[in-house]
Amino acid sequence: AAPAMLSRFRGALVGSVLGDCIGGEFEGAVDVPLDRVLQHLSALEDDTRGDAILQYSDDTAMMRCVANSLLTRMAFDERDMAGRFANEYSCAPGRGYGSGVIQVLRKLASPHLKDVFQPAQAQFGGRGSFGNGGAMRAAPFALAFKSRDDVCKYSRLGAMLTHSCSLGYNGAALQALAVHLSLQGALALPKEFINKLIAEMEELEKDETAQLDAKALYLSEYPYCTRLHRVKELMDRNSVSIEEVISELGNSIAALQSVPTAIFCVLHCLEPRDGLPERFGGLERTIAYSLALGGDTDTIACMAGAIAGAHYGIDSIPQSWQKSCEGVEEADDLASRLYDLYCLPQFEE
Ligand code: R7I
Ligand code: MG
Ligand code: MG
Repeated sequence: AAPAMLSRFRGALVGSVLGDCIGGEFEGAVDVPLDRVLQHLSALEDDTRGDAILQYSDDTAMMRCVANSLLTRMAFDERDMAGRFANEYSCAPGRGYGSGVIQVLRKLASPHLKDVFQPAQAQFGGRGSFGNGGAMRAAPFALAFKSRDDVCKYSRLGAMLTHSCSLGYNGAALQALAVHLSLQGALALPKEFINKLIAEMEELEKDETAQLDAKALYLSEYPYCTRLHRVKELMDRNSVSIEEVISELGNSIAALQSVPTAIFCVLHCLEPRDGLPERFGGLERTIAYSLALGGDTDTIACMAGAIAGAHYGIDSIPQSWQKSCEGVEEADDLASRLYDLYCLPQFEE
């Protein structure tokens, strides 16, 4: 049976945290043999491992800020969200933040700051960051807002607090939309799922700023749509190698080279795959596969984990995995509270 909506909400945020914590092991690795991934995963099931738990990174730290802000304000409030990012960074600066975004987070801490979107706009010579830091924390927008337009609008604004390049904030919208559709059960029809995402991204990439950014960065006119079409082509193939996925879609810290990749991981792992244990459910396969790509593994697994968790629900996630990762209980609690908010009639616009 399809999971209930509350189970999907919890699966989304817990899946996101698991991807971050479990994926941290291989972040930045160029070549990750599947054997090493499976070894890392089977260690999670080992009770004799002691109390050592895998720590979450900036991906989860910022996702928690997004969720807490939406819950407290019961709406998108840019000043509140920016303040939480700044405060989180100053309390725990060692969570592995991107080297550029640190400057933004420091400026956001200033009480004299008038426009909270301004520090992000000063990044990288004035174009803003195209990193995946907006996308990695985008899942809660899909849990807080019901309409697709709101999910899109607020996930972009939330990303713009640190990522003002259209590649950065459109990547966040793509990730939030993927979680949104997954919550609705849309992964039951994978082809339609990807077609819907392409249609949404066509709207976003028509925008003049998006066109100018794409040109300035020597990309195709509709960069996300182009990648999503590649995802579709890869889905149609009987066998795809890790190398092909990396060269077609990427595995880097850039949003363009990681958000479509995370979506591909989820789609590819909807069915059992060679090399992955038969006892693995879909969410376990998705996280394992994300790690095997190497590169920005914590973030790709975090984004894929959120989309997959929304599809399979909380009951698909092994207890041993949940117990091995920092911040799972908090994420579960945030998801339940976002569900209550989502069910409030006054929250509908
Ligand atoms: O995007 P961001 O928050 O980083 C997120 C990543 C995730 O993998 C996390 O797990 C964590 O490890 O970091 O941080 P930014 O500093 O905005 O962007 C990340 C990196 O992308 C930067 O440090 C740059 O190396 C690169 N980058 C750019 N390089 C050149 N020109 C981002 N935007 C640009 C750019 O416009
Ligand atoms: Mg990280
Ligand atoms: Mg990362």
